[in-house]
Amino acid sequence: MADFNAMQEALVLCDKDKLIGLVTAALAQNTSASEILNQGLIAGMDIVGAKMENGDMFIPEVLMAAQAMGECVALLKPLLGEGEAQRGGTVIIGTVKGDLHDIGKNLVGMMMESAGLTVHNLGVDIGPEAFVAQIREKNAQIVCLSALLTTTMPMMKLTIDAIVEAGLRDQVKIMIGGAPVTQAFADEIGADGFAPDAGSAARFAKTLGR
Ligand code: B1M
Repeated sequence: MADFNAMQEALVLCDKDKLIGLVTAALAQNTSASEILNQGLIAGMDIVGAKMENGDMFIPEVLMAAQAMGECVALLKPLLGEGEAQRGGTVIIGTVKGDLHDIGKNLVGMMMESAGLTVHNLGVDIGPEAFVAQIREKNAQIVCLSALLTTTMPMMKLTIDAIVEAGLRDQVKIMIGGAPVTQAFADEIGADGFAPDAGSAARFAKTLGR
């Protein structure tokens, strides 16, 4: 039986080696990658977030926890796919300007790749003009914007405005997501869709890419 509590605790303690050991042992016991991700890693990161908010954990520790989680996500990556062979559209994905959070965005990109889409991950702190340039360069059909901060959500609207101004709005579907983002916000800023998590984001992108 996988020890999800121990995984959460190791993440909170930033004990990368212990966390990797627990994840590896859980995989060896045939625990599914998505259970490990949701009940171990994401649940642990929620505790980190609460501690950060209360001042019980500080940025350097949160970064260490994020790095430990990133290594475990890389271990899970080959097992998280939905196994669909059919190729979908071309996606560009990035975290909007001013925002450095990338774990969730990377997960969304990975799930989309595994679902058969061609994904170009632009990284973090990506400004509207860079998104516009990358739509042209990659000939993207789907643009995915991620934001984790309430203060960077308005940058999603500015990015969509820039895509409209560049005359590219009709060529692309735009999806947004990230912890503070909602369907109502997506409707308000004229996005084509919102997804609350990486799995549903990949499923939704497949429908947009057709
Ligand atoms: Co930051 N941070 N952080 N942080 N951080 C949050 C987001 C926060 C909620 C913590 C808190 O106070 N409780 C808070 C935001 C408050 C708010 O705005 N409402 C916060 C803050 C305030 C800050 C700073 C301002 C702190 C400071 O400097 N004083 C600062 C900002 C820096 C910046 O970006 N300019 C900051 C910095 C950092 C670190 C750099 C230390 C680090 C990021 C490291 C990294 O990403 N490489 C960090 C971390 C790790 C967090 C928490 C703890 C964890 C985020 C995470 O990775 N979650 C976070 C608290 C929390 O979320 N519980 C917090 C796990 C990840 C799998 O989930 O990213 O939500 P998530 O992604 C999900 C969904 O949202 C969705 O799918 C993913 C997978 O299911 N999703 C999409 C994401 N993008 C999507 C796109 C889609 C669809 C779905 O379509 C396109």
